[in-house]
Order: sequence, then structure tokens, then C-alpha cells
Amino acid sequence: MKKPNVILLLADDLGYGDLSCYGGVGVSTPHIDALLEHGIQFADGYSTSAVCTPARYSILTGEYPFRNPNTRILPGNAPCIIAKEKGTLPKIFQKAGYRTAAIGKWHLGLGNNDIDWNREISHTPNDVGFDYSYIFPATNDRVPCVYLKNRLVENLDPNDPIEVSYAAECPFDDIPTSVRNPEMLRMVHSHGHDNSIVNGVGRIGFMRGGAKAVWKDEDLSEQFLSEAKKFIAENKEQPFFMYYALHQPHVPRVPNPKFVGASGLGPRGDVIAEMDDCIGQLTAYLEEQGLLEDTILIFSSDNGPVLDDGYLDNAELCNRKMQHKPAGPLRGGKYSKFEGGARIPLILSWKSHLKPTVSHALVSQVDFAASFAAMLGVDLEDWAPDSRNVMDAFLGETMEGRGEIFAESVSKGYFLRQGKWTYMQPSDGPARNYHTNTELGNSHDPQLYNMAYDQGQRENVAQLHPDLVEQMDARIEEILASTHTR
Ligand code: NG6
Ligand code: CA
Repeated sequence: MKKPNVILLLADDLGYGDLSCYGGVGVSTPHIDALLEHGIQFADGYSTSAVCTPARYSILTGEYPFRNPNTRILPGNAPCIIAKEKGTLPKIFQKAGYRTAAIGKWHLGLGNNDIDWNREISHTPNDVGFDYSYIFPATNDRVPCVYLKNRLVENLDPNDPIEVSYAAECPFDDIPTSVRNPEMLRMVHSHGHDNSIVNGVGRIGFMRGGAKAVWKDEDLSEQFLSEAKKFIAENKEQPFFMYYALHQPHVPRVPNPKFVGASGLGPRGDVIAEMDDCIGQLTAYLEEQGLLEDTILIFSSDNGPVLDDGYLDNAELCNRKMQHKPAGPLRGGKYSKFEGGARIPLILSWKSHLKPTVSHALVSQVDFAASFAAMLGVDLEDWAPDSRNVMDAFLGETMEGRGEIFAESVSKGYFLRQGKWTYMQPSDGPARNYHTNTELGNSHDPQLYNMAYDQGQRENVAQLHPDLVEQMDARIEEILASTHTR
């Protein structure tokens, strides 16, 4: 078999109802929908977490986040949480003779607690299996707002060194901050995001210097796309794997001017339109290069949707007007233990191999590692301890998936899905996220939902099925006490 190229496209905070092919109302994503002309649409695809860093950790390591105590939303100056010796998804591809690249959002930490942004950085994507990387360090709302190419900040000016701090008080008295210089803001924050001002937007964290290196939010999408194309052009003679982490529709939502007003859904809809266009351009480029037939394109999201995640950009109002429900029929969203947190759009497209299919197989992003290892004949040994080979399900050859889904909320509350049942362990904590108003799914009572008729998790039937509750709770405890589940 000719080894296919693999491009894993991962959106940031895109919900189950945010794509028109997933039945999203008031939204139009024609280019992503077109992936389904030769693709499998997973109705029951999951990430392992309702937030970013843990979900991405699982994709890249094939391991549940709870096994690494550092899997939480990381600040922009956190050390890399994937150890250099760890088995990873890109290393599996490298073993199979692929060239590998990470493009886009990283958010898994950099360096080893020693980061100096003005020198070569010691621990980057290049140390965990990527031959090439062109990323931003954390999130688009966290400093430093710069591109990192392999080990160096791009456009670094030695006369204008970069300093970064996540201290509670601003340690630099000569930089603009949202508190000191509200007149410089072009976007109003609702919670947090009142530290450094970069490109007219308040961020999390303080940053000084690096004027030539800071990004323009409007350019992020095109910049990453052009890097992706360059990598493809330079590596088309052998198979390649590209982890392409799109920054949309995470806050701050600042589309290129070409997309302002494109969706009728306000900035959140506009950046989704921008992202969709980006996928269209990428697909067209692959076609032009004669590569589309032999390239597997996976499209997914790291976690569920959120509307006000710290900036007042009218997302809620615009959605209401268009009756757009970003989590579709699901309850909760980003941060949540309800299905809206970790059940995400997941599409696998392969022009020369697949017909349009909707699959209800239970699959998780943690399975990419073992599935591609099996496809490529790579021996996993003890790598990817929670990843299962469900390649037959990914390719639509069977509707049987992994049997169980295990995932966590922002506060490490756990849920387990087996067949039609989703069980959520009792937990302390608030019913809603104070900032975003998302229903978090925390309850002192055990919760059991029958997904066959209750996708929206409205009717807790735990009391009707005490044996099932006991058995599923015990399984969660068993997973938490285990060293692997593969
Ligand atoms: C939260 C931020 C939110 C977002 C999130 C990370 C505040 C009040 N909220 O702490 O804006 O940045 O972290 O999102 O600062 S994620 O998709 O990368 O997990
Ligand atoms: Ca995210």
C-alpha cells in the first residue's frame, strides 16, 4: 500500500453544532462539508477533555490526561508537558518514514522552566516528534503573541528583547495594559484579559518588547496556511504527517477583514467562515499538487463551544438572532462534563478510498495513535497506553468503535460512555462556570443519561438503574487506578 499523507486539522473550541454538515442552524461551512463527499462523519466522536491542553495531550500521546498531573490550561510560559522520551503520534509517523510538522496553536508548553524567548528554546514540538514546527506558544489570548519557528521566535530583534510574566501584578511599568490604557483597546473584555495590550486586544499575561515579532490577529489564518502549503510543497516526495491546529474560533475572534460580516453571525461566525475558507484553500492546494487522492484529512475540534470566553463580541446575541446552537442538541459546552464539553465534530476524509458515510461508532481522538500505528505497521510497545486501534471504524468499515469513552471536565470531573449510556460521577463544584455561564454538569448526585433518546441529557435516570450506575462508577475508578487501558 502506498502510505497516505495525513493531515490532522484541529479547530479550537468549535462545537458539535457549528458545522452545517452536523446540522448546524444559521451557519454555513461548505468546504468542511465537502470533506464528506469522500469521508466518514462521526456522530459520536469525542476528545478526552472539555478543555484544550488535556485534549491535545491525549491526541499527541495516546494517553488519558489524568496520567500527567500537568494537563491543565497552561499559561504561555509553562514548560513543555510532553517529555522528550515519550512515545507520540508524530514519532509513530516518523518510524513509518514520514516527515512530520506541527503548524498553528501549540499550548502544550515550551522549554524546561528556563524559557528565554530571545534564544533557542530547548524543548519544542521538534523534541517530541515533529521535524518542523511553526506555532504560537499557547492560545491567541495569551502572551507571548509571537510565532515560533522550530526553536526561535520569528522576527526576533536582539535590540528589543522579549520578556514575559504571568505574575498577578504587572512587573513592567512601561508597557500598555488594559487597566492602565483602556483607550488603546478595540475589543472590550468581560473577564480576565486585562493584562498586556497587543494589537489593540487585552491578553492574559504581561509581555514587553518584541515589537517586530508580535503577530497581527487578522493575519494568523493566512500565515499558518502559507506555512502549511510550504511544508507540503517541500515534503511531497515522501509521505508526511501534518498536525495543523487552527486557532479559530477561540477568543479573541479577530478575522481577516475579508471575513468581517461574512457569516451574519458576528465575529464568532466570521472566524468560522474564515476557518472554513482556509480548509477550502488547503484542499484546493492538495488537489493542485496532485496529492488529494492520497491524503487522509481529519477534521475535529479540541473541545466544545463557548460564547463569552472573556470578550464582549456579541456571540450570544448573534446566535440567538440566527437560532444558532453551537453545541447543537448537546447540553453544556467547553469546560463541561455534559456531552457538549468533549463530544466534538470529527470527520475523516480520503478521496481515493471513502464514500460518504455517517458513523455512530464510539471513537475518541486518543485512538489516532494506535490506529495509525496499526495501519502503518509500527509496533507501539508501551507507547500510547490508552489508545486503541479502531482504524476499521475510522475508515467506516465497521460501526463498532472502542466500546467505551472516558473524558474529563475542566475540573477533572469524569464521565464514561458505554453504548447508549453516559454516566457522570458525582462532583463538588458549581453548576455553572461563573464567567461563561456554561452548565458544568457538577452535581452531588450520580447522573446517568440514555443517549439513545436523550442527547440533551435532560432526564437523569440514575435512580432507575442503580446496578448500571455502580458498575460504570467502578469502571471509572478502575481506569483511574490503572496504568493503561489498551
Ligand atoms: C481560560 C480563559 C479563557 C480561555 C481558556 C483556555 C479567563 C477568564 N478565561 O482560563 O479565555 O483562554 O482559559 O481555552 O482568563 S483553551 O481552549 O485553550 O482551553
Ligand atoms: Ca480549546
